[in-house]
Amino acid sequence: MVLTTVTDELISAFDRARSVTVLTGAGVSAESGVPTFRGGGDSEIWTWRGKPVTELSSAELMATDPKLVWEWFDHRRGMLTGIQPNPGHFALAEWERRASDFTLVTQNIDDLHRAAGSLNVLELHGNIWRARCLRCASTFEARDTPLEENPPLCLACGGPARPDVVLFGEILPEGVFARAEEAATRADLFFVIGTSAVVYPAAGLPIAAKRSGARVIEVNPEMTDISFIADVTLLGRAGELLPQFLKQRG
Ligand code: BV8
Ligand code: ZN
Repeated sequence: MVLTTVTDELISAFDRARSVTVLTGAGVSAESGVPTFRGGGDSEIWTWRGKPVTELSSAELMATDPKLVWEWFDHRRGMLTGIQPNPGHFALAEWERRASDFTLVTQNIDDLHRAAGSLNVLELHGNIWRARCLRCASTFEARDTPLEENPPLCLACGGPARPDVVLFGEILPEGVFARAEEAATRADLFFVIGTSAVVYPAAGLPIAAKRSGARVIEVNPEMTDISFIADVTLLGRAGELLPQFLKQRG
């Protein structure tokens, strides 16, 4: 079913749900002015030195030119400085306060869900404001942009650090993905918001939820690779549609 507004039936399903899990992608941050990876919904697209994101954010480039990888992420950190969450982020923080069992799983590394007040956030692909030491693996906050030194040095052992994000070709943080899978299979309602659902294993979560009997609701201005399993596709922008779930029925 394709809809363009949130019906009373969907609001009551939301109010009645025992367990709600949400998966977000770049589209939920588009209305904050953050570029997406593949566009859609007239969102900007990340471009940098004419290289594709899958190459810039890759384990191969980290192995051959870690300085360039840091320059790429510092470019994005510069763009993210001063960016505020939008009504879509704030609505999800309020959803969490209303629902008894709520899990927010994000592919975004921009930290905007937390900035909007979301607490139970599973960051599948890491966080752009964190660094991880290549020697002792400890992680630390690295908010200075532009970077004072490239690479930043570990606060614990002085070793060189890398962005604490998951690059293409790297496995996701074990525990985090297992908890996301668990929340997907436990959910009554599984929302897929602002993602083109082409990057795995994240894009497998809606399928796991569907298999476990969840009702899958997609929110996106465009149909995507996951629309075929969605029970409902809400065609529109997250910042306009997500707050509608909070209004009184009727
Ligand atoms: C791994 C962090 C295993 C860094 C990211 C072939 C088949 C299946 C898989 C693969 C394959 N070949 C390779 C793979 C694996 C690969 C993958 O899936 N590649 C894809 C391209 C095919 N996956 C991996 O490499 C993963 N690791 O598989 O390890 C392994 C096994 C053995 C040994 C070693 C490893 C790691 C994947 C994670 C990579 N890191 N991010 C960074 O940010 O730079 S992925 C990054 O890209 C994002 O985090 C996100 O996941 C993805 C972008 O997707 P979206 O967020 O959905 O954004 P997109 O722009 O595509 O879509 C935006 C949507 O929003 C659109 O639909 C648009 O219409 C909509 N929209 C726009 N405006 C709005 C809106 N929606 C709502 N409101 C609006 N206003
Ligand atoms: Zn260290």
